[in-house]
Amino acid sequence: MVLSGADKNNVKAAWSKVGGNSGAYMSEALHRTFLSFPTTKTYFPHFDFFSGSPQIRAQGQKIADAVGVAVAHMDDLATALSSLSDVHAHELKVDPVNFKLLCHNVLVTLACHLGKDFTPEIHASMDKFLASVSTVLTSKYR
Ligand code: HNI
Repeated sequence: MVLSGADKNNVKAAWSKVGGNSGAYMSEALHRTFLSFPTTKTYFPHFDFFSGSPQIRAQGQKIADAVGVAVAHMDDLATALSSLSDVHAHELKVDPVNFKLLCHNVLVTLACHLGKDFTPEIHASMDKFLASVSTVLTSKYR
């Protein structure tokens, strides 16, 4: 997946519109993922399930911070996310299929909050960007 210059600009624009809400939005996306695809919750047996639970909020903030790093390093995601990739493949052993489920809910959440700013172009570029992040985070699975 190659991000064009326009994609990178769209991703930066969208993420800057998210601004200080990134932790809250990623928490919401994670909670939506648990609700929509309950098997994803099996990776988080120690998390309380309700929206806004302390564990979901903390994890949402971690995801948001990692996405922020990715937005800042779109020219070299593989290096920027290398250690996080190790964690997901070797320690957490997350089945790659789950990334599509979380990314889908990130898009749904952004669409809900950004409203008309979530243009078709932003949608397409964010989809490509999240797929690229997921490719890196699942690259060491096997
Ligand atoms: Ni993920 C931990 C980022 C997708 C299951 N995850 C993290 C951490 C970050 C992170 C950051 C904290 C690592 C650390 O402390 O060293 N995860 C991301 C990002 C994505 C992602 C950016 C995708 C865009 N993770 C997923 C998916 C699953 C997943 C799809 C499984 C459904 N992640 C986990 C689990 C942990 C985790 C489980 C450990 C949580 C804990 O606190 O025990």
